[in-house]
Amino acid sequence: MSDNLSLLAKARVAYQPKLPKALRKGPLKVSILKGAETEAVRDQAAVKALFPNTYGAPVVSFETAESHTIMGNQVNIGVVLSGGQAPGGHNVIAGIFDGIKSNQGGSKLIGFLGGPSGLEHCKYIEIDRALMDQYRNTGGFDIIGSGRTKLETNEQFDKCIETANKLELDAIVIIGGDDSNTNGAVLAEYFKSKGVKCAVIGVPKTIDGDLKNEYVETSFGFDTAVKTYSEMIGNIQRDANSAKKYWHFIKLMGRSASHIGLEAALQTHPNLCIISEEVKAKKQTLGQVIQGVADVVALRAAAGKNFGVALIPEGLVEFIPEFGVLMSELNEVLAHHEAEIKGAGDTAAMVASMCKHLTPASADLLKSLPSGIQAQLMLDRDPHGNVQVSLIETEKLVIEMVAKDLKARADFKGKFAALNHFFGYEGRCAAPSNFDADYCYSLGYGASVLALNGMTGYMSSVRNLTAGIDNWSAGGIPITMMMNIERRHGKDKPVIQKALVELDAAPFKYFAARRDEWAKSESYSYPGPIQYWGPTEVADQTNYTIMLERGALK
Ligand code: FBP
Repeated sequence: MSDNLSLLAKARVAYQPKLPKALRKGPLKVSILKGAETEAVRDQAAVKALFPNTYGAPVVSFETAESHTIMGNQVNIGVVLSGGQAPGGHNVIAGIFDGIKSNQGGSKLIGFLGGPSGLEHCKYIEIDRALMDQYRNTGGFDIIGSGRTKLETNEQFDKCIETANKLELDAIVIIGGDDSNTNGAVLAEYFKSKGVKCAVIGVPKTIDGDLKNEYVETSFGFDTAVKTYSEMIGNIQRDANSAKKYWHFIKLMGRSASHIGLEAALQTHPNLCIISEEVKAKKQTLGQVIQGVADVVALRAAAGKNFGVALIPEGLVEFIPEFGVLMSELNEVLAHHEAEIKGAGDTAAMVASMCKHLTPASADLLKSLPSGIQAQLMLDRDPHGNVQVSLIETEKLVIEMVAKDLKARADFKGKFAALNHFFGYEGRCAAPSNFDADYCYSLGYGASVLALNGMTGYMSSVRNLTAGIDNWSAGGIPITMMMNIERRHGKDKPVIQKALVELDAAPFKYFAARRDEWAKSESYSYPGPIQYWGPTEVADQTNYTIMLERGALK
């Protein structure tokens, strides 16, 4: 074992992740039960037309069987880590590894380097036991690295076919979020249309928690990442409550959805937490959002409390109606006039050039923003056409505007000294919680069963996650079932529908019923660091979101 491993990592290697009952006898003793044919979640006709070979496949569930005939005795499986890091990725790979090696010593696991581009350009390593054992139960994606290349052109797909043929792959497992699993479904369809035997299978990853539905109860990594942020938020709350002189504004990752902010609020009880989806539902303008924050600052100041903690989801600006319109106009303009805008010169010149293509209202809004935010809004989109919200300093914008609002209030006699923080990268590679360690290993093991059975276009699914691991169920869900058509890079594209925070669901209601009390008091909760050993109610607890969603907490 490497000397570089910390004591925790060394001790964690010995942790044996648990599996759902159906998988415990090994992948050869699993039978596959097929359900009814499925439909896409929206835009059924359009999705069906794009996936003629893979659309409509049934949901499948696994059951232990005495024996089950599957592919040959030896399989070659390729694995890709795609998109942002999420705790537990190494355990997914360990699950696949142990699955294919359990009964079939000659099977090979190929790890593609640096994400989907490794598959495209056939850059890989073989993952052997010595390598795998270094990474069990560790955070990060560094065993093979990750990347955000979008596989979308026929040339890229043909290169993937060359890779699959060269390495004689029976299946490729893509571990990724909504965009990467969309890539996976498109690749599965292409392979099938060309008669390529290699299956393509997905695994639901993302700390954002927005890849979920009836069959995917949570994406892996969310649990650990939010526990990590909550530990830090708790520490800051204690600091704020000790010094009583600062307001802390903490932006939290999560891209569009506010699941991370909401879960962190449920764990820590901050004075304020903005939920982007609520802002959108109430059609709040930026001015109204700022006023709401300033009201809480003023309320506390009136009670002599010039301190507090506010959580801000990183996707907030997209949900403020006038910003939403501005951002989709910016996306369209950048998709069609990128060279003109980028070539204009400094930020002021880029704004002037951009404004020629915007509606008057959006042009006015863009011009009214601080220069730093203007530049951030016009930054390159990621390869999937997403605005890179993690680079927009919303927390600073909010502080600046709240300070202005308070200054204009004749009755505000308090002090407003605010500090900004951004928690995102700090949590994405944390050592997986016991929940994520078990969940990821089970997802990987389940993926090996799907792979061994040639089930292409499926995502590995493990369910009933709050009922204790003996009651977890495993199976596969056709990826096309989660799809709808969305506008990306100025074009209509099939993508997996994002699950945003639902305002009529239990997690938000639980928060909404308590937030007024949390605003004025110091009912802070200090979750402390993730525990890997100790009482099960501490070490094996999941999170509020999944417990409330599944009725395990009222
Ligand atoms: P995925 O959707 O790929 O899982 O990534 C999630 C995320 O961590 C977002 O929360 C964040 O906005 C984004 O990645 C940051 O991207 P990058 O790692 O490219 O800076």
